[in-house]
Amino acid sequence: MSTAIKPTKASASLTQTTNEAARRSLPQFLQARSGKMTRELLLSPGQHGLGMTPASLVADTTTTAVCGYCSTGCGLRLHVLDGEAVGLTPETNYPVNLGMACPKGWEALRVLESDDRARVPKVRRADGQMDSVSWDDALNLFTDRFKAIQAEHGNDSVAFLSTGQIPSEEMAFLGALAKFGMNIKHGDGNTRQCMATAVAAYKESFGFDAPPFTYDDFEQSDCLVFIGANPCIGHPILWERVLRNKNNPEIIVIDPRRTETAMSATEHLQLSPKSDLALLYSITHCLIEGGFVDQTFVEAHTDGFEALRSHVSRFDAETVAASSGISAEQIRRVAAKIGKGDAVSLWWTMGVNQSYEGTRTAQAIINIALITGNIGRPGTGANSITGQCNAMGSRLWSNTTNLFGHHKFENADDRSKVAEALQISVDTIPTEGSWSYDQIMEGIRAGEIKGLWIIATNPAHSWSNQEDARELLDQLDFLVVQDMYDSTETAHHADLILPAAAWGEKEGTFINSERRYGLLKKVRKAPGEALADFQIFRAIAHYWGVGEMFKQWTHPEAVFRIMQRASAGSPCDITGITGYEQIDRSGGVQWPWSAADAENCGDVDPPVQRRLFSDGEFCHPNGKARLIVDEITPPPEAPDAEYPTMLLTGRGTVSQWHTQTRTSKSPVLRKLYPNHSYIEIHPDDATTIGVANGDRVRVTSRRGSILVDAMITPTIRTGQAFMPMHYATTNQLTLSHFDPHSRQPSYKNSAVRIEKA
Ligand SMILES: Nc1nc2c(c(=O)[nH]1)N[C@H]1C(S)=C(S)[C@@H](COP(=O)(O)OP(=O)(O)OC[C@H]3O[C@@H](n4cnc5c(=O)[nH]c(N)nc54)[C@H](O)[C@@H]3O)O[C@H]1N2
Ligand SMILES: Nc1nc2c(c(=O)[nH]1)N[C@H]1C(S)=C(S)[C@@H](COP(=O)(O)OP(=O)(O)OC[C@H]3O[C@@H](n4cnc5c(=O)[nH]c(N)nc54)[C@H](O)[C@@H]3O)O[C@H]1N2
Ligand code: SF4
Ligand SMILES: [Mo]
Repeated sequence: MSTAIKPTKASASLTQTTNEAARRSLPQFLQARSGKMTRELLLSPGQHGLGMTPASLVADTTTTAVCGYCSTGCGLRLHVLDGEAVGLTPETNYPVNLGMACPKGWEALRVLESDDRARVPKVRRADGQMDSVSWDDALNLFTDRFKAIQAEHGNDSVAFLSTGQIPSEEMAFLGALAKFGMNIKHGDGNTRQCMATAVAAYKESFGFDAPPFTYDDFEQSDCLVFIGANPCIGHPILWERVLRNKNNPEIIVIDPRRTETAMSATEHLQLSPKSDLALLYSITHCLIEGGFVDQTFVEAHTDGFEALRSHVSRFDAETVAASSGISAEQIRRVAAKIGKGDAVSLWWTMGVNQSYEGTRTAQAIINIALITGNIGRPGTGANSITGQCNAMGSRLWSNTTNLFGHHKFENADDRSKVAEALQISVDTIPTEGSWSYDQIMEGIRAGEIKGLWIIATNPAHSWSNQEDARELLDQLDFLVVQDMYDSTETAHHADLILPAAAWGEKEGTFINSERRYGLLKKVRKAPGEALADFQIFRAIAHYWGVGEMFKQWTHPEAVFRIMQRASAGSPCDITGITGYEQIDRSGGVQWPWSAADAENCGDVDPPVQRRLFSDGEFCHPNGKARLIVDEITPPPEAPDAEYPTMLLTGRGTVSQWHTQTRTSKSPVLRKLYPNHSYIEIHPDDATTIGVANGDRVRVTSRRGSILVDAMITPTIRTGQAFMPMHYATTNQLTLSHFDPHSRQPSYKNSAVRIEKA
């Protein structure tokens, strides 16, 4: 919370209304546990925060909050007039962005105002039209339908799909409510599409899902390697941090496309798609042959070096040159640059994670950092950059595939610890983890999943093999979509739409890529009767009849306290954080920050930049990191005579966010990206097909066929094509195929045919 407390008259009155409404309704709400919450109680004016918004947040004339789009987690300063944020500027004092923001951040308030904001709950009639209904009716329907499905088909026939885009406290509430309160076993998130590979890789290699870096490392490295990452577009402010690096660093980019990032590189390895694993093994082999191994570090802190050495010896530069399209000379040169660097950092994102052998590829990156001793020091690390504003929160707190705070459902001690932290009976905690996203989709096909609750994700656009995905959504007996807009592709399939408040209209914490908890604040009223997801979960708990279980979950900071208890003694321990006020005052707090850390520090605020593993102690029982290698596997759908082109997909511009529910609502952002879907093709391929720039082309895969504009560019190789994921047509083409360890979709390799339309 900001320190300047001079409420304007108008903002003070809004604050009063909020608190008054909260005072009036909260005790009644808690007392009325056995009965139903009334419409009046839920929806009394100004009461959207349900007592969740501290006075200083709405009373201040400016206040700060972290951005709600990407995982960079920039600090934004919000300018408040009459109790409502009316403008924003990037925050200069925030350690992440240092006064910078990308266009999405600048336009964050504008997209809250759109006409298609979900304002009231809506129910689908028999004729397919949607009727507006009261919250009371909506919540009764939610409860009755899901309970009926569970009664008829078993508890596991209802599942949920959530997100990396709501605060940690809301994720925690959803996870606890669904799994402990509603007896739902299967729930996963869109983080499966995004970060599952990094999670699987880190867990096996380090013993914990622990991205080790801090953003300062971008400025401290003398050699940065980006693998399958295009930060110029996906993480522009982090790229700005690279540009501030004073060491005149080597920048090595491994990407099949000559991206904006690759154009700024000192070395671009424009490899054949999906040949990363062989290439990384070859670089590892060259490092070993070149005498660049940090033997002392390897012996003291890793397991598996001999097996690694013998495995990679099969990947000599000449052999790999033939398969990867990179010359042996360049492979050796890049290995030498990595080997000679004093502070080498390796960064990866979706070019690695979204691959059928992504986990092993990520581990090959981790191996390189480990054997060269590039970990735990400034400017080093094997660093997965996260995607969404709170993907890191989802990894820790969504209670989907891991039990709360990265514990294990299968482990009795973990279950007891979490039960104690939450003050619930241990018997309510499932003894096994969830199906993954794709298994939930297959569960629908098999008739095992009959009811689905989707929160803050848009699978009818973003999931692979889209036509099939949409048919699966229609097979459900009951589909609930909880979103800030009621116009999303997924909402079109919903039986019930629950209107949610958005970023800026509620509070909680996001965790950014460098493990930093940042604070999100309520600076606007949600439109119509939309409620914060937190409040929706609270109301559902009440209607479901498990309000008693959540009686302590009154507001986000109360849930943060519960999360702190659950984190005690783990690598992500946050018991030393004094509260939201400290997170706000000190520029965010990176995990871990245990009570012991705070005490050792003399109770001053935590240091602003902290990295993991500076003592060489990893999270496996013996304290060592594991060097993991595997066989190379063939691509699931290699181009052939019928479908000769390899389609890559990814981010298109800085101004587009995913399925565009938000960014398409800003007139400014709309001017900054192409309004029609397009496909990037090489000039030679364009000549072969007979198309000019801007011509319509038909793109066909084994899943579907679409019409898009041709964008002719030499940045893509012949035989390959690229489409941004932001247009709904793209995923009509993509293949459903998954990394076997992480079950993350392999979105970046589908064979297609391109013809003149
Ligand atoms: N503007 C904007 N920023 C975003 C987002 C957004 O939608 N819009 N989304 C956010 C999210 S959730 C995420 S996950 C991140 C994603 O951020 P990035 O991972 O940087 O984005 P992508 O474009 O999906 O993929 C990165 C690169 O992988 C390359 N690639 C494809 N196949 C291969 C391969 O086989 N090997 C290698 N080495 N590279 C390959 C692609 O050519 C692409 O340039 O961005 C975040 N930031
Ligand atoms: N072909 C292809 N497909 C891809 C990818 C790719 O590279 N290629 N990338 C994948 C990746 S990495 C990701 S992360 C996914 C993203 O895929 P999605 O998660 O489907 O994309 P978003 O558009 O971010 O969807 C978020 C939804 O949440 C809503 N929302 C926003 N804030 C709130 C809130 O506070 N509360 C509620 N209840 N709703 C809210 C938005 O309106 C939107 O409908 O796409 C994946 N799909
Ligand atoms: S870089 Fe990411 S966090 Fe920063 S302003 Fe842009 S979208 Fe927001
Ligand atoms: Mo993502």
